[in-house]
Amino acid sequence: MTAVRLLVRAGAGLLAGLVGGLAMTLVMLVSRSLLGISPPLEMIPDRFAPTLTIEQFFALIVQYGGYNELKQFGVSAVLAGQLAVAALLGLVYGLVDRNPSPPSPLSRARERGRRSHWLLGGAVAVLWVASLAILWPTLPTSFIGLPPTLAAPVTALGLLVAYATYGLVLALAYGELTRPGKPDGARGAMATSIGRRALLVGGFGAALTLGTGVLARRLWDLASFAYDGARFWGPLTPITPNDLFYVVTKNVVDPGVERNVWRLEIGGLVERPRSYSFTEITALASTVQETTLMCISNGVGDALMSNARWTGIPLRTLLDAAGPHPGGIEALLRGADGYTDTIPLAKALDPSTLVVFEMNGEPLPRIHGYPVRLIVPGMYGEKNVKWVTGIEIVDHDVKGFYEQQGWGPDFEIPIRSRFYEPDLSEPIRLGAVVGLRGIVFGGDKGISRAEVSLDGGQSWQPAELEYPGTRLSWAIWRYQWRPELAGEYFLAVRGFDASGAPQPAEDRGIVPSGGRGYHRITVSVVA
Ligand SMILES: Nc1nc2c(c(=O)[nH]1)N[C@H]1C(S)=C(S)[C@@H](COP(=O)(O)O)O[C@H]1N2
Ligand SMILES: [Mo]
Repeated sequence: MTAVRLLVRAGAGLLAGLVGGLAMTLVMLVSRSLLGISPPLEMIPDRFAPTLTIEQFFALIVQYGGYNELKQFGVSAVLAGQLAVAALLGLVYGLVDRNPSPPSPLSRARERGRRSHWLLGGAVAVLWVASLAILWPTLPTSFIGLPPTLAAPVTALGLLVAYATYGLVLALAYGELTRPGKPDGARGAMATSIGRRALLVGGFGAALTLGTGVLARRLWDLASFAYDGARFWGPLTPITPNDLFYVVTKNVVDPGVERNVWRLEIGGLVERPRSYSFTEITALASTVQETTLMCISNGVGDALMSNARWTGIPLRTLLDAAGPHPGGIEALLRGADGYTDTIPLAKALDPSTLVVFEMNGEPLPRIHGYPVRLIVPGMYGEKNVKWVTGIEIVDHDVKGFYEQQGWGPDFEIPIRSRFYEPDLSEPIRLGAVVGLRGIVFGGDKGISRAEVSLDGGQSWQPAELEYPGTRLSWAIWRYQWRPELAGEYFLAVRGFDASGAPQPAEDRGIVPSGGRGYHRITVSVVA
């Protein structure tokens, strides 16, 4: 008899916990969709990713078949985990509910109210505080673009509401499932079968699942899986059109910043911290600057690089107004997605480091950082923080999202060059004239010339700079090639920066400070 009762309570607790977990998940997805509040689904992977070493990070990417697949695994695992924990806590709740049957249902309910509810409330509070402690670094995330100091308490509050919903729904569902039947003399019926109530609670759970599914589907459609890791393969033009520009993001669903709630906070070790609205930023004297971006993961011959004309204001304007303390050494940059990275204060004060709001004459596209991002010429893409909401001057070295994994410490883009056109994977006919084209990029050091080798690097022919580029952008080279004999050709390309310094020749892998070396291709010429 007691065993049966125990089993009923455990079962009721488990079901009630699961329904509570579904309600909590729904609340999380609603607050994510409407208010941009980051749920543990996104915060936990973001908290965890920087703690991995680069090797572990890459091993996971390989294991799951890509960064996007790894992200999908991350959210699915947290979703499954949080529902499992919710159900298990419900089970525990059922087990500690060991009230002997008191004389009347009312006193029984009161009794339970005194103990289980306090226990549940306490558990929810403990869970909340523990979550805040663990997720601390990711709390200043706001996918609608609230500045970090506001984002953190809003995230904490969102989490509390979600957890409280869990506790409330768990208690209500459990109470419903275990409510003692009350004999209803007037109607002469005892409509109190456990089965019927389980059906009611189960139906409520199903409705919650449906709601959660609809919202999850909506977010999934917005997810970055469709474009994260998109490369620029050409056609090669000096300026990359926005829709062909390469994309890299850590996010499952990128921010959808509300320009009217967005603020850029300048703080940390400054005399006059302040925050700027979008109109205040765009009202300042702006410039247009062509700058090429390249990801640190852009291996030799890969295409995680593109060039655009960015409209914005020098970050220096904002920093000069704020007055950095003499001890400041770095600027800590934050994105609405909780992403962080740092740049040396000297780089932050360089007039070419910009806070931009237009890309090729259009408002920044969402996936490139709408409404405002950083452009940090000469440093790898990761420093060019998108959806920027916070800039903090610090007096010690802080490691950003990827740097914590062990990337760096050198984030300066070396001279890099590559072939782009034509596609030479198929053999070419002897007698054809091949118009070779490609890019050569010197970070923030400009380009003076490029050379092509047709013999694996033993001799070099000058290429023509069809587009000279700017100090901060790539140049486009071209070379008319007329192979005179059939056979295999080993082509290579190299460049020289504006000061005449040559492209580093020795090959280097992308870990930990980015790839180096000549792009080499093999071409078959057939008679
Ligand atoms: N807020 C934020 N900024 C970010 C990232 C990010 O995930 N979040 N990714 C960085 C990386 S690794 C690169 S290479 C560039 C890519 O910029 P793009 O997608 O506009 O080409 O953005 C950087 N800025
Ligand atoms: Mo990157």
